[in-house]
Amino acid sequence: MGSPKHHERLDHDYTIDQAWETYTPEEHATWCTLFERQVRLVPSGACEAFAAGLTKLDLNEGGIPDFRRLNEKLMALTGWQVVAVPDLVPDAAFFEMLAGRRFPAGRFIRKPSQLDYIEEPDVFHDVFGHVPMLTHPVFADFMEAYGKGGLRSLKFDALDHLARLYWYTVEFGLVKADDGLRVYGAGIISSKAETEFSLKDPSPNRIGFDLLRVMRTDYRIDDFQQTYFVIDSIEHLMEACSVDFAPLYGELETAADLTPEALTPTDHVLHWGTQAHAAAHPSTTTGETA
Ligand code: HBI
Ligand code: FE
Repeated sequence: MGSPKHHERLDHDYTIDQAWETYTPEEHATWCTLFERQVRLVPSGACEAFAAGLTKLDLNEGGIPDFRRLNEKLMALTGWQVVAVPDLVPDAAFFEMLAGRRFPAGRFIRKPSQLDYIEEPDVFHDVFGHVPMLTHPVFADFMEAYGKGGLRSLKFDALDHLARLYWYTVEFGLVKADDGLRVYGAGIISSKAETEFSLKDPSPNRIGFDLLRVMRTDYRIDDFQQTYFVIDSIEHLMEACSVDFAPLYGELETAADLTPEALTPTDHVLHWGTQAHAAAHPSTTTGETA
């Protein structure tokens, strides 16, 4: 999956031409199927910033968005650009792109047989899941700061810790709203089942975001999360992460990792999960290296 096929010519920075004209009618139809399914979750499940971004970008023009047109809108809103990549890009290249306000999006789209689950990020996950949040000015800055922090983290051998921050925020983050919790994480909002699970199910823990705590916490890549971290607002996330990470990396060297379901005495627990789902679906793998 995600192999470049006829788009083999790699630019040195891992980006490829989206070659929008070469998507097949079947591929556009897969986008529409996924879009119609997921867009229904937005009014009750997604945070305001995501819903507003989705409206501004007009992603339902009848198929896979053409990045050239998408980028005109996105550039005008927050100065971000979406660039096509064939696959996961190496960490340093990924950080370099984010630091330059360029978001790498998979060019390929999943097959109709993989509507619910794919291992690698495809154009639907990347564009529907991530790009609406990039229209929010503070979130847009957060993503750039994450990229810059990622580049710095390479010197500290702290990549695993920093990857957990991305995982528990950008991919699987929840945010407080007036009437309860909402999703802002792309990994949740591109999954119908996990949107419902993360917001409503008694199984997972839901705890207040704490930067050091998040960077200590291992995560599951093979099932729903056992813990979701809740931010007060995007502004609060940005503020909490606008600190020097170097001393934190020092602390993390000696602090023990926490398991995905762990609760600690200092956690601000919003919901103490039963972990019934996890008990019924034992983990086959955990951690940031698949
Ligand atoms: N590459 N295309 C792509 N998309 C990602 O989300 C991505 C990546 N490379 C590395 C990576 N994510 C993560 O390991 C970083 O958060 C560390
Ligand atoms: Fe993602």
